[in-house]
Amino acid sequence: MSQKIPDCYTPLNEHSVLDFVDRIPVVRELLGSGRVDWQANEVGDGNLNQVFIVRGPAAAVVVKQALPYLRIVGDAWLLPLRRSFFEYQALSEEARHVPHLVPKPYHFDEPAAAMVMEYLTPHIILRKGFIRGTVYPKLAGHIAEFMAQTLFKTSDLFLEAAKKKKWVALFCENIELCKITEDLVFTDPYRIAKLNRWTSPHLDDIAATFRQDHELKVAAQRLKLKFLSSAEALVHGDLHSGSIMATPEETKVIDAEFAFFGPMGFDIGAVLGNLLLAFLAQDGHESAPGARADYRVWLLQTVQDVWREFADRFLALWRIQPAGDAYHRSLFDDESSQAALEIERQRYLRQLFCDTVGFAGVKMIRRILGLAHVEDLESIKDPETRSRCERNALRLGRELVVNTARFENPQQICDLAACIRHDRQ
Ligand code: SR1
Ligand code: MG
Repeated sequence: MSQKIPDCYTPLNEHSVLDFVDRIPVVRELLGSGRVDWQANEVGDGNLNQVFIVRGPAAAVVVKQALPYLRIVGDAWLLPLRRSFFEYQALSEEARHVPHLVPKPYHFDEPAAAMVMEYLTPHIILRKGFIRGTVYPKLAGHIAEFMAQTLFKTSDLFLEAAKKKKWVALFCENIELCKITEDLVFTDPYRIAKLNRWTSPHLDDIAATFRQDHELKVAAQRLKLKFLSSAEALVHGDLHSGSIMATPEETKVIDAEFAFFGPMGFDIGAVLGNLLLAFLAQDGHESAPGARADYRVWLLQTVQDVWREFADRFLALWRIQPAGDAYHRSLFDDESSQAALEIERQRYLRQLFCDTVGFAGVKMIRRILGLAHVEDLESIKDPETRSRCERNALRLGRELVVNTARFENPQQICDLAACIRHDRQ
């Protein structure tokens, strides 16, 4: 992948980032006092960007800058800086619909590929909370609301076709970030690929079996086709538990650089798949056998609550605000046509659940056999325990991908997850 890095682009550092924010009046005002009283620290630990916290006497802000290469691989894997433009567009759109569920966007500087946004405290990355065993009583409702609002309000159920097409065209340019997902989620885990890794030799057998598993490969490619071709709504595109910051009271979705118009189930599947990974990883985090039993129950309950609360909210939005060109409201203005439309809404939700199940499965598998793994599993020191958890996740992931249509509700997924975990004991 090649790109021309603009002359005006320089990676910021802990000094130059202070000059950067000093040039933005709204941010200068937020921080308070002047440059001499500000301090910056680079805190980024993600795969693609650098992140600074800039603290002033009155407030703190976050500056997130795209790097021209993939941080976890190095400068051999170049990435377009323009992804920060898509991230800012997506964040701004999310902020229009669910301002309480995202950090406030303050400013975007396109040549610097950098944005300034609200500093979230005392929120932590949700995945780290899962590892600690923290319960988030409001998480399911918040994330369901985030997905229902952002997905419904950027879909043809809510938007006029002309407006939606313009949005689709804009986000179509986020080609390289989509390509990362196409390769790392849908393709590489099922073939020999240079950057793949797994807990070896423990998982060598199952990794090889997956590469020969025609049923699984066909099903994964069916999902990939949907990812490539179904411009249903503006999806976040990377909605795992590392892209959510939380306290028990608040939930904020971050990191929308993978946003594009894609299948809604990709976001919902990411949330459910990562909850299931957290569930199956708990064996590696409990201080004594059974110590995390209640936490496991909460994680599985959250899987079910997320889907139920999402479905309720999404349907309510569709009933109350059917403003889009799809299922045009002019066709459903009497009681009997309304009844027919309601049946169609239920069918739509069943199909969306089916997509969600499949996407949850591929999202689980890629975190174990592909390039980018997750801390839930990586932080389990003992390779025997880790690989047992991973094998369970691979088994569950495969079932979700291959047998999507067999799952009618999230309870069935949770029952299977619990069975698979018990099998190992
Ligand atoms: C090459 S970037 C690896 C992963 O990090 C991001 O969070 C996405 O999930 C991407 O697939
Ligand atoms: Mg991210």
